[in-house]
Amino acid sequence: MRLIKIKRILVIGSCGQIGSELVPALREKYGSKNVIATGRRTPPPKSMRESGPFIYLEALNRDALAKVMYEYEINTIYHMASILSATGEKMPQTAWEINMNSLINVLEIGRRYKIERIIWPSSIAAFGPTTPREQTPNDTILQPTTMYGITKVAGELLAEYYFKKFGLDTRSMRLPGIISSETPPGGGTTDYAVEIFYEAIKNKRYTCFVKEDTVLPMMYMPDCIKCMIDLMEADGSKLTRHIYNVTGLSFSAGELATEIKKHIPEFKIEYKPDFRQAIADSWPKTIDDSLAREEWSWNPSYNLTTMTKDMLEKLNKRL
Ligand code: VAH
Repeated sequence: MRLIKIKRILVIGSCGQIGSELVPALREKYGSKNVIATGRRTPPPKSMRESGPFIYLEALNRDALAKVMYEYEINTIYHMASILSATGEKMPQTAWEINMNSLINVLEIGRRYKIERIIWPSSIAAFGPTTPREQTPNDTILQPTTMYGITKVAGELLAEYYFKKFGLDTRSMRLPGIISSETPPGGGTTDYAVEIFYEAIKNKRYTCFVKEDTVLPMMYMPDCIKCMIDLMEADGSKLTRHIYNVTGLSFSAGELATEIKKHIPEFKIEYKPDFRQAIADSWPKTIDDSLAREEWSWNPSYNLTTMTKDMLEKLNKRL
């Protein structure tokens, strides 16, 4: 009889944009007591605190991380904590320290405790202005021009090293901009595609910090959660790599505004590009995620029409 090993999952960065929706999804699937949510200092939502274990954890403190691993018998880690692109350009040294030192702690503790799997998100920010911008392939030039992107490339190389040298099963997907209704994102360049929904509902107008024709790869949160869990569950013998391009949909700021106007006809938008325009211009417009589709059946469900409808419905209820 094949022993089904219980997954004991640690989520680092549970109060962030993705973490706050990943934890409930994991608890639903694997049982609340098997998903230990952690945050550095943001108090968790009541639902997270009451539905399962939550502890304050500083991922830069390797001993504290080791203690949690031991006490909760963790065998899988989702490392979601990161300083994003726009904030990273305001404090590049801090972005390096937090993004890299937390990741090396997770990899090192994972190696020592021989844990089963580590999943952490890389980003399309790993690409730069010398990368082909249409249908960007999995294997291509990685010369990012943001500190955030540099930490993602360095993280990819580090995680690959831990896999090759120590056999640690690290898995990562290069996430595009994530659009979600539950927790506002913090400090990203793609945040315009979330803020626009809040402003359209509250004020019927939005001043967009990227140009109308700025096209970026994006993904709706339900597809992001599916992506995070599908790659974690994928059969390792079928994976030819440990870092995958993924995407949901690509659109321009103008196309998103037009879609919103179908629901809120009086919505007005103006474009005032700021420093984040240069970051957006250094990233691809569309991504080739065929390897993820072939090797672990990646298959997003949402398009611009269905995502916009769902976002507005959820936000109208909440706001
Ligand atoms: C950011 N939301 O804007 C993140 C993401 C691809 C963008 O990594 O920094």
